[in-house]
Amino acid sequence: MKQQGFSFDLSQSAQAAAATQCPAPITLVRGFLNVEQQQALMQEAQHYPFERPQIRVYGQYHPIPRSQVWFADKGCDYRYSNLFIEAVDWPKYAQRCRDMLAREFGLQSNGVLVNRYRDGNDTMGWHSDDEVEIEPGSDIASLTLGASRDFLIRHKQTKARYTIALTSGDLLIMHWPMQQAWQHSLPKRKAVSDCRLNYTFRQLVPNFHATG
Ligand SMILES: O=C(O)CCC(=O)C(=O)O
Ligand SMILES: [Mn+2]
Repeated sequence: MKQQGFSFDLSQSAQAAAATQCPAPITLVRGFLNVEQQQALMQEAQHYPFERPQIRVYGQYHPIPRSQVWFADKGCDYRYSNLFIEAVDWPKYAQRCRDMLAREFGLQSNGVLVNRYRDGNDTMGWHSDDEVEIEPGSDIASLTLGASRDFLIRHKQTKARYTIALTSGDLLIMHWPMQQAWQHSLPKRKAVSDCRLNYTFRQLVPNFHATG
């Protein structure tokens, strides 16, 4: 397939999935986004309305240890860590990534959570993406840009733990029903001084939070 780089009209056909030791239902595609695609997204992200909302932990409010924005179709608001996140309209290149994922993997998504980690001090704690509004049976696709970071996966019962170093342009698909049995996290890495962006494309049940 001819590569169109910046246009995002056609991506490279999905490269062979990298083998990992991790038995969780995942597919890792190294270098899914080429350099031009990564740059286009990075530039676009400079204009995203990132926020650092406060969450309640043991009765105390703290800002989350990263910033985030949720782009989604109308009616796809998201409740996450007790935060109610209203959908913001899709920007151009995030939308093109969504289209590529649908074309190349049949992966449907109606929202993407973008997390921005300023450096290795910004983190994401252990969790599963198992919110009630996520469409049962759907996969979650995670795209990484910028700094390389360790992504940890652990089994809820056995606590068996695996580390995947995600680098710029990598795609990690977390297949259904991974979130039921496994958790994931992005731990602190003091030696990392660069910024990392992560896009998780999700399929929500539309209008789940609609009232009346
Ligand atoms: O930044 C990452 O790689 C993980 C993000 C994540 O787990 C999430 O947005 O739910
Ligand atoms: Mn997650």
